[in-house]
Amino acid sequence: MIKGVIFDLDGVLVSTDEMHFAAWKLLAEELGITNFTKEDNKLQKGVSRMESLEVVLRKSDKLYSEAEKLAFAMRKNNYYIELLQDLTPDAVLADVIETLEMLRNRGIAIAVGSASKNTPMILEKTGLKPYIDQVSCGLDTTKSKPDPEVFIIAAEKINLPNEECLVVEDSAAGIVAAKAAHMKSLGVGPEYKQLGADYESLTLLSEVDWDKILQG
Ligand code: B16
Ligand code: MG
Repeated sequence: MIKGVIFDLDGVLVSTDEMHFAAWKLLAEELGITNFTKEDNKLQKGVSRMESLEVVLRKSDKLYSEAEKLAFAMRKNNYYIELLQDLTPDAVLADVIETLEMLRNRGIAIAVGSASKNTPMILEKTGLKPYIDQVSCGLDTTKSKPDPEVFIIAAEKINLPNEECLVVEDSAAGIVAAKAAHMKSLGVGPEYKQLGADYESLTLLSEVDWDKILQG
């Protein structure tokens, strides 16, 4: 029986993935990398900021020190935060609010499990905060997806055993993390078929067969 749902943020609840891409693309160009593409960006989904930077630097033949890498990651985050200033409730993906309300009405605890250290700001600016019971994000963790830490902390925060939680994810790293935490998983987004989740859906979240999924 599923009693809690842990939602990934970027690409599941909100469309911030485009802003991540724009910020990384800008940094890449400043570093002389002109061929950073959407395909490369797919490898950054769900993984930490520093791992995402490595995806960019793989396209460069230059070697950088750890200090330089930290400065690059900070620079990208500043670009990203600048873009986040324009974030409004319009960035909330279709059907998300209806789904969160439906789950709450059914007594399901709702958590966010995101690698992003910008999660609090994103929830605030999009108006999603009142719909979420607990947040576990990059500010709480020491290891990033595919490590299950972010979801284990989310389950602890909503006071549920891992086995009673469902993870909703758009990244392969997130589905691996859910499985490692012994949680059920629902794969969504454009890559949903390739994620290896227990349940898959390309349709709107409210059209998912929640009766079946919540029965676990
Ligand atoms: P930040 P999620 C992830 O969010 C993004 O998918 C990933 O591309 C990003 O590198 C990571 O957050 C860290 O984000 O730089 O804002 O701390 O999909 O786990 O909600
Ligand atoms: Mg995501």
